[in-house]
Amino acid sequence: MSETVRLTVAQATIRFLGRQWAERDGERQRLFAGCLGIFGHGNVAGIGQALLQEELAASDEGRVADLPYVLARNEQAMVHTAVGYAKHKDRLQTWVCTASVGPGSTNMLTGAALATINRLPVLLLPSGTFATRVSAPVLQELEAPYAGDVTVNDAFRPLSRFFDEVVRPEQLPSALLSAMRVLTDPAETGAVTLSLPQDVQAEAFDWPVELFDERVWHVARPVPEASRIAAAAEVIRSARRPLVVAGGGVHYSGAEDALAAFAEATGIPVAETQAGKGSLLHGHDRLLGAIGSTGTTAANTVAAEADVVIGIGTRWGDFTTASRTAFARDGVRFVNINVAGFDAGKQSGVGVVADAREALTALTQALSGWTVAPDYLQRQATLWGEWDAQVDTAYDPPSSVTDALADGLLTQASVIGAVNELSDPRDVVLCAAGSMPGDLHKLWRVRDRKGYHVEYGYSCMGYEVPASIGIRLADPTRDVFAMVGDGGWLMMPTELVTAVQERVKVVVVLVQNHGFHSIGSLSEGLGSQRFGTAYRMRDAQSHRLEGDVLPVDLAANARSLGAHVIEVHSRDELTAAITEAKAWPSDGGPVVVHVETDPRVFAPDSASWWDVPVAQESTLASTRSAHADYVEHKRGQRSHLAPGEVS
Ligand SMILES: Cc1ncc(C[n+]2csc(CCOP(=O)(O)OP(=O)(O)O)c2C)c(N)n1
Ligand SMILES: [Mg+2]
Repeated sequence: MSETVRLTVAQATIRFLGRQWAERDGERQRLFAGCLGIFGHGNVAGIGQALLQEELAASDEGRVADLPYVLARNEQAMVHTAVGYAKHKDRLQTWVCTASVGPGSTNMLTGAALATINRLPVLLLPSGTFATRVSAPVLQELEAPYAGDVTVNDAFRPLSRFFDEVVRPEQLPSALLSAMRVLTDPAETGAVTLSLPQDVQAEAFDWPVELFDERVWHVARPVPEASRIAAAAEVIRSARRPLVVAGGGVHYSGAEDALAAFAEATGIPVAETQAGKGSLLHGHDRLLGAIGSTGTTAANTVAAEADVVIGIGTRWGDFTTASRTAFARDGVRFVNINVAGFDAGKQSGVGVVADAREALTALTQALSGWTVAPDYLQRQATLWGEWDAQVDTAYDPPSSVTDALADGLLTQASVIGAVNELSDPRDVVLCAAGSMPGDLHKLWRVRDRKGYHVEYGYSCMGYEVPASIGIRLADPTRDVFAMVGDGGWLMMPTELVTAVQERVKVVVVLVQNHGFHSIGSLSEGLGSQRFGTAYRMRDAQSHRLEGDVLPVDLAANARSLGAHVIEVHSRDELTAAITEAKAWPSDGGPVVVHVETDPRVFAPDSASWWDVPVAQESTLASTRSAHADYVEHKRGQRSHLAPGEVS
């Protein structure tokens, strides 16, 4: 008989997770940096008891537990922290998240969707109600009248790349092994969910000791098939105006140097998605910057003329393609390098299913001796020069702009400029929703491959503060600047308390503009007159939200949560605040820079579009006129259905 060890399901889970490693290119790190959680009756005596046992044993030995526990404030937020960490670590390391039954677990659903959509690994352990059902319905149990085995945790199924519910201890080993496989598979990864009913967590079992052997999960770099590289090279050689679109896959593969070598050898310019920004650093000759709805005019002009578009590690989201209007040339063809077949098959492209670094190295070799024509290089340089000059002006607006600002207000672009110029090149700027991601995409000058972190797959308001903690935990040698609007702030400021507790230094730049500037502008463009997007008092006469701005003090709010708060009323004060934040001790906890901006000054225009449908029928002249515009723009939409490969 093989040797066994008697542990509860929860104890076995925690012991197992603390002994998993990920390896790529011969470098090994723990797969899980720790466990974030919030306890309730669903996990306090199961996973909670197991974590306590491990922490006490480690503490007795004078070391940190294999799976250190961090108490969070909100379950959605703790998934954001885990995702921020995983993104910064190029998906090689993440966190476990434990939540209690019912609302604790369902609070993680938004985080699960965000992780899966962004292809970022996170292990979720929602708790389930009693598997035995002897005391059903327990507090917070769903009780579905149409099925006995449905729980709220079934809502994780469509959001998870792997889902399992462990209703018997014997099922645990296979569930754990499958979970590790999916988390460490670059093509499959995303949210992985193991639902653990509260009684099963506490159930003891005799486990084979080898379940707890240290395991190393190899993170693969799939190599491209020679025939696919040849097909891609043939299409590229036929091009006169080729363009690379670099996505997040370039970063996750660590393919930045391979991309630079490819661009330098071929002369093909590089445009970047939100996740791919920083694939080439600012100042590289082949960089055209952001592409699509929030792109630069340089990238969007080249995109409109491109005959071959080479997507690398991109999921071709609508912001990247400007809702399929960016690549406007008739007969434009696509080459898709992607580790996931699902993404490689998009836009009817020539699919190269492979790791980005491996594929780029092979493609550079296959194109050896071939370059674009000199006039194309010149055109890139001219277009980029024009755009970069616009960024200079946006960073440091002329008096014709600043004189028109209300007293003490700054432009959002100048706030971006100040943070860019006063932060270290290795610092990380972070954002997720509002008008700021688009402005950062256009304007931020990336000086380090890990310097730009914008979550724009799910664009989730409230990601910023918790994710900044994840990034700082992932790399305490960099300062993190979380750029957050007043709307995003109000969604989820509470994780600042976690930063205080763990002495995590993050710098939050809180941009107050009294409402949803982004959606307000969108609404106006669609003929909906900014309805319901300003934070204003309801007017007693009109019964509409058009009274004074709200008497709400977000700086005081941040102070009350334990942050060091600096309030800024001028460009000089902003400079002083960022300098002070830089000098803040590395274990000093969170700093919040509160700055008020004038939303009427926009960042330079992208000359692009985004498809948001407008009412086809309306009593409002504004809506009718917006609909006429909409119909016009729709004409520019392409199907991209023509096969990319010539047979
Ligand atoms: C959780 C969530 N709810 C709603 C939205 C839709 N949305 C996108 S931006 C935005 C407003 C953001 O306001 P704020 O953070 O103040 O930024 P601003 O637009 O003023 O720059 C809203 C409501 C979202 N992205 N995420
Ligand atoms: Mg706002």
